[in-house]
Amino acid sequence: MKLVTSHENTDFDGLASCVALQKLLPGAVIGLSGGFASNVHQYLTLHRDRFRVERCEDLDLSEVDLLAVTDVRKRHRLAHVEPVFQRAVDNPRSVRVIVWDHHPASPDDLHADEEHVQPVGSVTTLLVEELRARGIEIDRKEATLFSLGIHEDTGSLSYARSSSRDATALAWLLGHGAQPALLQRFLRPALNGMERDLLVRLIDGVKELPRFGVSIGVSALETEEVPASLALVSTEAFRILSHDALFCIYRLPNGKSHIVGRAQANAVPIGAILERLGGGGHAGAGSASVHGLSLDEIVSRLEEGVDRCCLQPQFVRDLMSSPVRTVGPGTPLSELASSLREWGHTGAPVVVDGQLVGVVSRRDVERAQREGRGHLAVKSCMAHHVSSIGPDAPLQEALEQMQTHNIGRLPVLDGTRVIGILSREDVLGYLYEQSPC
Ligand SMILES: [Mn+2]
Repeated sequence: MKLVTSHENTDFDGLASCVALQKLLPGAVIGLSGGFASNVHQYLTLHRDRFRVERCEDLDLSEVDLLAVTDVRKRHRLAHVEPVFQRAVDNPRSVRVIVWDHHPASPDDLHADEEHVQPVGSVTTLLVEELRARGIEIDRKEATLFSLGIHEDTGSLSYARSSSRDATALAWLLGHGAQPALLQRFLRPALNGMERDLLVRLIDGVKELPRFGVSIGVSALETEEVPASLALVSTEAFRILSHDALFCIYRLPNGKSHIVGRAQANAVPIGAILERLGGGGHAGAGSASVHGLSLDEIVSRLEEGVDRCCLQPQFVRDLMSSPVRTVGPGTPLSELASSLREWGHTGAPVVVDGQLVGVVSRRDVERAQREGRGHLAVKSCMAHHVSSIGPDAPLQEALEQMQTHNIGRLPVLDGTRVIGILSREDVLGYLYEQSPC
């Protein structure tokens, strides 16, 4: 028997890639643990006859001579096919193991005879590329399911790990009848009462982990029970709260806790942090389950993980331009205009005896010249109430100030002395450098 499987608590990427893999291995059976993410469960209640999925406990695993695993290669997430791995170790000739995956390598990875692992946003993308390359036909239900897998794992191409290959696969699927109108229905099903209640408690209880240049939220709660949809509830909380990363901790009366992490910023590698708690995942999303720790203990373990795994935060000092070119309030505008041109700057702080008294921008100067005030001095068109920032403030704070006050450059003050300036360009350069190509 040829068996196709994926991880426990199967999500859309897992299910979609199983269906795609089955098309590559005609006659193969899809056998899973039986635990599904809640949105996949809802999807399957409608599609069960179209996409046949067996529970491994109902199959005779001793008959498996080819095991194809997708969207996972950590052995502990594949307990439902453990007897097959055992047999593969005892008698390697009795079963061939194939792996398709897009997760980073880990020490728990199973040994495979054939591996297809690439760091794309969704493993379904790899399988869609293979179907396409082999000229295998797909229908609109398959195209829609494959789209669901790619959309879910890439946050509709918005997560940091999304790649152009994911986008190309999505475009190809649209061309093969994928139904965009069905995506939202299955990706974000309406929350039920318990899920809404948890969401509200997560939002109310969120605290910010201090000390970091990125904003990391932690929301920890005790709950009588958890729905199968913890991942969805956590993603929804992440969407609503405006943190760069969010950890949701749900602790049950029996002492077990589930932790779900989400991140937008590359600076907070969720998978690596949760691996330290026995879980795992990607840079942008992951989960872990722990036993016997209090909420406070879990939060401090997360803090340790954040300390060790996060990229160093960026501070204003690291990005500001220094020394800064300043002008005096008495400088004629015509002289300022030619200085700005010469320096290639779009503005300058206005300083008297080293003290900041204002900021003037090229735009202000140009307007003054247009309106016939070009013969006046800088003080006639400078902004007096000037936001400034300290050199040791995190970049995030500078970004917030620029956005709140809609300003293009922030003088950096050491006490009252101007020691540098941070411009939109500096911040943009940093943001774009941070993103992988
Ligand atoms: Mn995946």
